[in-house]
Amino acid sequence: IETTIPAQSREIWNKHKVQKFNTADEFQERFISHVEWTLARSLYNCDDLAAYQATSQSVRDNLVIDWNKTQQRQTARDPKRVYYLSLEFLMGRALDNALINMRTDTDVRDVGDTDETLTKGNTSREMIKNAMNELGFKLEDILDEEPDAALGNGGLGRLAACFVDSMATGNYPAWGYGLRYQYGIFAQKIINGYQVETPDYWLNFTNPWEIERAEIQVPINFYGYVDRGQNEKSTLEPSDWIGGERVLAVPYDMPIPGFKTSTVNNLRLWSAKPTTEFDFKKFNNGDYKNSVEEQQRAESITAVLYPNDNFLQGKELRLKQQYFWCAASLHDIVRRFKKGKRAWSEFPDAIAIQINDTHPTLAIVELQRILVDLEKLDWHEAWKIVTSTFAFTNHTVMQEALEKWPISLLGRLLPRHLEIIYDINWFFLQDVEKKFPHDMDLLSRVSVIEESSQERQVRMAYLAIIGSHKVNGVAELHSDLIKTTIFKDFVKIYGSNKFTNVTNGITPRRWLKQANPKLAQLISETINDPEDNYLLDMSKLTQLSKYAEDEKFQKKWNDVKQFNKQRLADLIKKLNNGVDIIERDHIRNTLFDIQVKRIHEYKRQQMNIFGVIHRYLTMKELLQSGASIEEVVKKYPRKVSIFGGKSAPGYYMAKLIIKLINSVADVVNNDKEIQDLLKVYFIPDYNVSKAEIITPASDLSEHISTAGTEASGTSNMKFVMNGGLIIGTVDGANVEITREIGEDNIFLFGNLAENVDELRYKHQFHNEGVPASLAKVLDAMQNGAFSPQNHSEFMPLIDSIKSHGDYYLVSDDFEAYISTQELVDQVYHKDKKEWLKKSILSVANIGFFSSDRCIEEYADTIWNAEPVKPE
Ligand code: 7GP
Repeated sequence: IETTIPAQSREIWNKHKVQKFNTADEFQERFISHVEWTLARSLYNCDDLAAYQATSQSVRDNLVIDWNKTQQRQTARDPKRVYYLSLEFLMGRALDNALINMRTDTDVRDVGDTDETLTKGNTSREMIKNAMNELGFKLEDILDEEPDAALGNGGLGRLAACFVDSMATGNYPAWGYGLRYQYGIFAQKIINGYQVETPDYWLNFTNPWEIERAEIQVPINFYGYVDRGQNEKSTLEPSDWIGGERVLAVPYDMPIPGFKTSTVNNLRLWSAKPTTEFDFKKFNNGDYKNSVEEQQRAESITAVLYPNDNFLQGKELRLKQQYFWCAASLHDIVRRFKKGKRAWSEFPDAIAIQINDTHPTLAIVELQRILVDLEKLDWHEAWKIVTSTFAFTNHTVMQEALEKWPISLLGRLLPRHLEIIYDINWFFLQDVEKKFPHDMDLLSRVSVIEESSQERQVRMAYLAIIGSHKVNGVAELHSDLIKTTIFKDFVKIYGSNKFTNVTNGITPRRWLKQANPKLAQLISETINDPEDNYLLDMSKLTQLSKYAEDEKFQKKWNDVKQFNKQRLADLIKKLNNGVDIIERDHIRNTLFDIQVKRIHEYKRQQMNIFGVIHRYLTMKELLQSGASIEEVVKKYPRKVSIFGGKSAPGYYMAKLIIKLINSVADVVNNDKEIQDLLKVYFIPDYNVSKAEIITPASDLSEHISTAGTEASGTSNMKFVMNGGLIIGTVDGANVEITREIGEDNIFLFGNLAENVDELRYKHQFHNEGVPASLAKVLDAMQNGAFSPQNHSEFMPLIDSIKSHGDYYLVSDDFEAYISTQELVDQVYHKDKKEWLKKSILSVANIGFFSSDRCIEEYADTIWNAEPVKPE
């Protein structure tokens, strides 16, 4: 590896080589120096926040040593590199994860410094916990000081976070590229039952996990024009784009430690800042203030994450974000490639770029521009390189989420890129015409340019398919669906080999070990794996099967669940102004029924709350007809329905669903007659760190999307991995979860994806009304049972079902939903042993859904990349 340090200076560098802290004592020394030097504080004014900062700085020091070694190793061995481009990384907190993944040199020495066995499960974390105690701090409190890095909306962003964890753990030479938003997803407040958004200024207290690389500044241009020269060159030839606005992209690096490996990978997030170039015209006109203000606007590009999940909001600033990030990342990737002095034709052998949905599609165009305009490659030679480099993951089939950008906007912001898009499309359509002559319909259906709408638009998904060598969906059902619906024509054109499936996964380090330490401990004891190797090979969990009916083991299993339910009850109490929702004594025999995810009509939280209303009304009827409480409990045993999730700020129906949940909670929770047989609670501001408390506490979780709409779902995997059972529709990864854990261990119901079109057609043209059970619910709502001040408050929800075609098929699935819920009650309350058996068998067979498996599949079948193991 090259260096500018003269050879004779090396000795001094080596003599002062930085060292990790390896013992509690060394950690404490490091901690105190960060308190004093980094924070300029002392023993007299070190609060929990300062302790969090100093701990993180200390842990980061250790990670940085391995980070540097990892980068050096990767430079020296020069393997094929993987770049994961995602506009969202929903990381959550970093410290606890780092403590679990970090390895001190002692960890390595303890087990003889071999790469296979490596460290004991808890060594560093336990050591630091004790060391913190001696310093006068409680680790739990310190961990709680960290704000979530909430740079994502939901599933897509959290998937990217699990992926970087697994890529580091699998020793892949892989970087994530994203944006360093100053404001992550908004913080949700619930005021009078309504969602209110407040800004999430997460960088308030400086972020100890980021390393600013101020020395790297990539200039990014926008607007301007293309200089075609005197004799009007072809657009296929190298062209000059004269940008009209320029900003700088500065990277902030976040170390991503692997588990039981010293590999520490990089997540590089770009931040926008003004150039130091100065508009002299303005200055000379005495317009100094305006000239500064204009520069300041540069920063707005990375100011805020767009808060939409599964929905396109076609804003100019969003397109600017996308290009800013794609151009900066590509520049970085190309710069690194050029250092290797290899031929351009080898680019795809050196680099794989995965694009997380269509948000990074401009990277495809940008690479073509770099190769043609700047590196002067022939168009076709360049295009071959581009298409062999990129691969595209689709995350949704929903029309409203498919990205399309108006030609006028794209052409104004990125004039040269629009030309390139036209040319890409032109060559593509030539090929299609050759294969399927005279099929004008096909040509217009697959054209990257949509001509039918009032304004011509660029269809980003089509561009992504054309510019990639592989396209994948995120669960089997979803990958099949995209081939038969939204991308059908492309299967015809390219053949089906270009389309593949990689079923999503989640990292068991965060979602089992970190979120559920009690269960992790019980597992490692039971399968005799004190070093937690099962977290790397989740097939080891199948050993749990033999204890599924073992009464002693069942009791331990149940105790863990009880502990986690208590922990969630404590959190809810805190959020609920210190008031308990469920009496402590009743927690054990109360079924915790949880639905936490973004609020969306397709995810059908409305069906869940309708189900709660139905249960409430029926309980009331029973009581009014003279039934005793004991008789009611028999049919409807104790249950708490817990909801959580954010709505996009502009999504009226989703916000109304939140209001309905809170209004129902108001009525039900205060109904003396019902006692605490039924409770409803909406957890405000659902996020990753709350999910770590919520997920382990479920008895039952709900994954009840209209069949064919939820591409995969990943919280379904998290809940099962934590011993919760699922009530769900035959959708997304639920299908494969059923296959893995067995259909006896999941409560499936509802219509199948293949029947959805037919059912929708029926609603539209032969409206048969709603079933009686649902009518009862909707009537109560309409009569103001949950909105006494305003009977029509929830009319839009009622109308969407009764008068507007019930697009999400609530009326078609409602009865099956209700009866399946009753089945759940019966198993939970009448046959606890059976329930525990199902729970244990589920965990035993959930191994497939580790994101490690998922990343291995990407590496083998899409990236053709190999791990680079530390010596
Ligand atoms: C989500 C899907 O809705 C979810 O089913 C899937 O598990 C997750 O991606 C990860 O693959 N999609 C999004 O979050 C999203 O915004 C549109 O997709 C771009």
